[in-house]
Amino acid sequence: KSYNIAVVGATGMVGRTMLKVLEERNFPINNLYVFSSSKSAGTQVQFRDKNYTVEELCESSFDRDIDIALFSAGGSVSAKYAPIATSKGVVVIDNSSTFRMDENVPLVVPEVNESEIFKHNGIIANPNCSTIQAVVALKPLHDKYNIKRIVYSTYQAVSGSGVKGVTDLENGLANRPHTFYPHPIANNCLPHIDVFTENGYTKEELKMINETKKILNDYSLKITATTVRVPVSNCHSESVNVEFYKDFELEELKNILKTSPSIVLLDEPEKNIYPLATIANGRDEVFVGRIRRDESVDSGVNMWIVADNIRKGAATNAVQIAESLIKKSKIYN
Ligand code: 2RA
Repeated sequence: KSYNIAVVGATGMVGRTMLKVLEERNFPINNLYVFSSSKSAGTQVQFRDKNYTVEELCESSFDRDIDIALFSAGGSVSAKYAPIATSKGVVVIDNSSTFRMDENVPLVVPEVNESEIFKHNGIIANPNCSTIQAVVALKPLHDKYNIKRIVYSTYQAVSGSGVKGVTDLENGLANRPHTFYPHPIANNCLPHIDVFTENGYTKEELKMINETKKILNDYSLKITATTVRVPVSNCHSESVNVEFYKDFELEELKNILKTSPSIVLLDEPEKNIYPLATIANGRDEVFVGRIRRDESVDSGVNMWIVADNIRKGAATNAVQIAESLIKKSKIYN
C-alpha cells in the first residue's frame, strides 16, 4: 500500500531533510504535497528525481486525500494548521513543541515507546532533538537499573536554530557581526537556548526535563538540565550523568547499550575513540562513549552522547514514527 504524504515546512532545514529521509528509506508514497510559508511558495523541491512546486500553506491545503502530514514549520503554524489537518482525517506528525506535553498527544521515539503511537487522536509529537538522543540511550538503562536522577549538560550545534544560527556562526568565524544570537557564537558557549522562564531555566532545559519524564513514562524521575549553544555547525553533544536505584557492573551496562537499538558505542578513550559531531553528522544512530562509573554516588554513571540533531533529532525520528504508523493497516484509530 502507498500513502499520500504532505510535508509542511518543506523548504526549511528539517523539512528538506524529511524529504531526503523519506527518499533514502523508500517510504511508500503515492502522492506527495509540499507546503511552506508565502516566502518560499513557488520554489521547487526535488523528490525521487521529480520536481515539486512548493504550495503556500492555507486553510484548504488539506482538502485533498492526504494520509499523513509531517510538520516542521514552527509552533504557530502547527497550532493553527494541525487541527485543520486532523479535522480532515489527516494524521499529523508534528516536530514543533506545541502539542508535546498535551496528554492526548503521544510523544514518541520509536526505539523507546513505539506503542504510544497507536493511542493518537490525530496528532503525534516529535520530541525535542536534545531529548531524543538522550532517551534512546537512557531507556535500556532505565529498564535494567531503574533511574533515580539525571543531570543533563548539553553542547548544541547552531543548526538547531536553523539557517539563522548557521549564518551567525559563519559570520562570527569571519569576524563579521552576529545578527541572531544575543552574543557572538564564535569563540563562545551561550548558556541560553530558547527563552528564560521565571525559575531561571530556559524553555530548552524545561523541554528536556519534562519530555524525558513523559517518554520514559516515569514522573518520579529527578532531572535537571543545562543546555548550551556551542560553535559547532551540526550535531548535539551531551554529557549525561545518571544515578540508579539498582547497582550495575560497568561491562554489563556497556553491553546493554551496545546491543540496544540505534546505539553505536564509541568508547575506547585510550585510543582517542569517543563520539564526535563530525562522526555523527549525516548519520541516524546515537553515539555513546566516555562511559564511566560516577564514584561520587552509590550507583551512577557518566556518558557522552552525540547525534545528528537534524536527522535522528528531528527528520528521521518523524519518518520512523510514520513507518511505525503504517505497520498497522489502519493509521487512524
Ligand atoms: C535547538 N533543540 O537546538 C532546539 C530546537 N531545534 O535550538
